[in-house]
Order: sequence, then structure tokens, then C-alpha cells
Amino acid sequence: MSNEINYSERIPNNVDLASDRRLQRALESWQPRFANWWAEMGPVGFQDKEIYLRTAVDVGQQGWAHFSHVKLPDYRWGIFLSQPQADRRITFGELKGQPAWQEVPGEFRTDLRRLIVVQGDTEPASVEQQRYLGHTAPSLYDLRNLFQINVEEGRHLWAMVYLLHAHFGRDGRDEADALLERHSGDPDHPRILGAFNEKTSDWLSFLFFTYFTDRDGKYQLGALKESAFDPLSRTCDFMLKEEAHHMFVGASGISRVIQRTCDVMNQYNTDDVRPYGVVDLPTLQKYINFHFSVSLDLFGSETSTNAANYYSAGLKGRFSEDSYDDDHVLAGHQETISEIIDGVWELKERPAITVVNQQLRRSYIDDCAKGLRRWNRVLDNNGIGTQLTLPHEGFHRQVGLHKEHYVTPNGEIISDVMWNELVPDFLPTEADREFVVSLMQPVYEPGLMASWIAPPTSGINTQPVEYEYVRL
Ligand code: BYC
Ligand code: FE
Ligand code: FE
Repeated sequence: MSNEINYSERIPNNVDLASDRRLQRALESWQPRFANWWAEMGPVGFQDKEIYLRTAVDVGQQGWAHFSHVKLPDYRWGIFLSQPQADRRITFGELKGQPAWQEVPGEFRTDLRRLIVVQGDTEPASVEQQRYLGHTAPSLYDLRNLFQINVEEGRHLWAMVYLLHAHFGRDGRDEADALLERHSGDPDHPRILGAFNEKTSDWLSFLFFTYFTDRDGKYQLGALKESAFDPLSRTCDFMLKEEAHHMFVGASGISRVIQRTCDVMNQYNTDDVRPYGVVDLPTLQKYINFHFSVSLDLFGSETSTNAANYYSAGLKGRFSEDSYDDDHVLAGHQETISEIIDGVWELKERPAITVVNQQLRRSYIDDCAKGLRRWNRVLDNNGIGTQLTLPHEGFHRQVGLHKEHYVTPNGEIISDVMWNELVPDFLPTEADREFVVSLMQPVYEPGLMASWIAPPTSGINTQPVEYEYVRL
């Protein structure tokens, strides 16, 4: 089997789709439904414009992407799995050591389908959340990045739909249809997970979303890549490659916002930068608090029997499972986690297998903290004394053990009365959001940037920053 992707077929793929006529026909009948969904729920406007996009051409290590100007509806969404590993074995859970599965074992069908559906649901949800952003892009460079992310999230939907069609029969086909019928924020048919029903109505939210929420994607995909179900593992492995750019957009985008804020603070020698059309640091901190806490909820509860079952069955592991120095079965082991007991934080011993969601969340938090350090370096380098911080993991949680409690960004447990008094200092207020939205004036001249963001340090694929990334 080669790494190369076959583009001569209606659905580009590297899974030899042509050899399975039934599957090919089923996916070809889903394809126009996807196209309709893209037309109705995808990016608003710009469908007839040429955009400098990358397309996967190979799943190997080098030169996997090709860049050229294409119109969004002409993007070749396809099915790309990483190369199989010879004699791959299950690396964790009760079945550790046995051969990985090429087909779904009957007893794990429901759980695996659920995991794949939840993963698949987030991908089109994010495209729906971001559909209006093209009208307020801060530059052509950023506009191109938005659409790159959107088409790749569309491809990630294809990745999950392929698994549903290829391995779950009639139920899988029904689930694939349902993925196009739920919509972000729809009161009757919402998306499955909380964060994917929130609005992404401005570019500051978008940049934080790609930093914090796409990074949940990195960790969930990393955990699913460990799966005993080999097609899922290989699918997630390739998705992770695309995902890196999404998080880069967030990390570098927020650095640019901070840089611009510093420039204005220094130029006018003031903290009160809003009149100059840039985002003030307290507002940035509130946006961090919001997006981080909403993304923490995506890991599920700190103690979870679902997660324990997935782990012991070998369906979903921890991030970099082999980096854990334990038996990878976890039966009889204990782990400590922080819980609020009688109004104070306490460390509690819990069966290790029930806290794998929390372990995944810890890996995620450590990764998030790296970006914060980079952002704070921008502040340092510009002589600004303030630092941005990640809020405490108990802060503003709607899922899990802390959801019944009011916790400040510093981790203090407070009353509901206090919370209501302080919340305008913790989370973006209506007025903060309105201010941010008021900054969102589109800039479509190649190389120019909106008032609130500094230019990137370099362009895409060795092109200059002032390249015509979108031909308007
Ligand atoms: N919202 O045992 P628990 C991405 C439900 S992002 C609503 O604590 P579990 C992307 C849960 O379903 C990655 N409901 O949780 C990023 C359960 O319901 P049932 C997406 C929630 O099951 C940006 C009950 O509460 N991938 O790719 O251990 C752009 C108790 O649950 C939520 C995945 O999530 C919530 N936040 O873990 C584009 C991977 N949390 O069973 C894309 C697949 C929990 O009682 N999903 N519930 O009816 C999973 O692994 C798990 O389903 C979860 C939840 C980690 C999400
Ligand atoms: Fe994705
Ligand atoms: Fe993503």
C-alpha cells in the first residue's frame, strides 16, 4: 500500500474505496448531502472566491500537503488514514497484548459508535459556529486561515463518516445522516457537547477557540489514536497532522493581538487602550477564562465509569499511553484527584481507572500553559508588567465534580451571592463582547491588518505576508 492519495475518484481516498462497491456507493450518496450542508451551514459568502488552501496529497512524513488557489466548494474532501503498522497490538486495558482489531467486536459496537459520533459531531459544529467570520476578517492572511480550518474540519467529518459507513452498517449510515441534521445552537437539534453550541461571533473568540478548543481535539484524538480499533487509530493519527495548524492559528493569533496591545500601551503610555481600537489586557484575561473553562468541560467528569469502561475495553486510552509508567491496565490502582468536600479542596484517592478523563485533562492543561508562557513573553519583551494566567480548573465548570460550586479563577470557593457580584470581573460581560465586536472591521487589502492585531511574522507556505491569499 502506498502513502499516496488517489484523486482520480469522486471521493479522494487512500483506502482502496473502489474495491468495495457497496461502501463506495453509500458514501457517494452521502457526498451530495455533505455538499448541501456546506452550502447551507458552511461559510457565508466567499464560496466563489479562490483561496490559497492546502490539500493532503500523501499521508507520509514529508511533503504531505499541496498548496493552490481553489474555490471552497471545489475542495476535494477525502478519506485519508495513516499507514497501518504491521502486527499492531493493543497497548492498554483488559485485552492488552492482543492483536488490534480491523473490525468492530460486537460487544463494543455501541460504545465505539458513540465515541465516533461524538468526535464527528464536533467537526461540522465548529464550521457552523464560524460561518459568519469571513465578513469581519482582520486580513486576507487570517481569512485564508479561517477557511483552511473550515475545510479541514469538514474533512474530519468525512473521516468519522467513513468509519460509520464502513464498520457500523445501517446504524452507522443513520448516524452519518444525523451528523448533518444537528446544528450548533439549534434549540431543537443541538450539537452534542456544550462548547460546540456556544457562539463564535468575533475573531478574538475564534482565535481563543482554535487555541483552547481545537486543543481539546488534539487530546481527544490523541486518546482515540491509542484505540484497539485500528481504523479509528489510523484515522485520528492523520487528523492530528492537520490539527497542528489549527492550534498554530490560535497561538500565533493571540500573540499578535497581545503584541498590538503592547505597542499601543507603550506608544500612548496608558492601560486604557480601547479608544485606540485594540483589546485591553483585562478583556483578554476574561476571554481566556471563558474559553479555557468551557474547553475543560469537554473532557467529561473527573470520575467517570464511561471512561473506565472505554479504557478497560481498549477503546480509548490516555494521551501518549506509552509515556505512562504503569501497567496500562490500572485494575486495583489508586490516583489522587482534587475535590471540593464540605466547602474545601481536598485530595482524594480514587480508583485510577475511573480518573482517566482527569488525566487527559491534566495533560491538556499542561499543554495550554505552554502557550500562556509564550504570550507572557510577549508582554515581558515589551516591558509590560502584567501577566496572563490560566484560571483554576474548578472555575466556571458546567460538567463534572465542580459544577455545583462557585470557584474563582484563583481557586477560592465562594457563595453564589459573591459569584454574582464578581462574575463581571471574571468573564466577558455583554459590554466587553460588544466592544470586541465593534473592533471587527474587515480588512481585505493584501498585507494590511485590522487595528487590533499585529501582522504575522511570516506568511503561509513560504509566501510573503502580503500575498493574495484570497482573490476577491
Ligand atoms: N457536554 O462520564 P462522563 C474536536 C455527558 S474536540 C455535554 O463525565 P465521558 C474539535 C456524557 O456524554 C474533541 N454532555 O463523560 C475541536 C455522558 O452522557 P451519558 C471531541 C457531556 O463519557 C475544535 C454524561 O455527560 N472529541 O475534535 O467519560 C473544532 C456523563 O459523562 C459533556 C471527543 O469528545 C459535555 N461537555 O466523556 C473541531 C472524543 N461531557 O453517557 C473539532 C469522544 C460529558 O450519561 N468523546 N457529557 O448519556 C468522548 O470521549 C466522551 O464522550 C467525552 C465525555 C470525553 C466527551
Ligand atoms: Fe477537527
Ligand atoms: Fe481543528
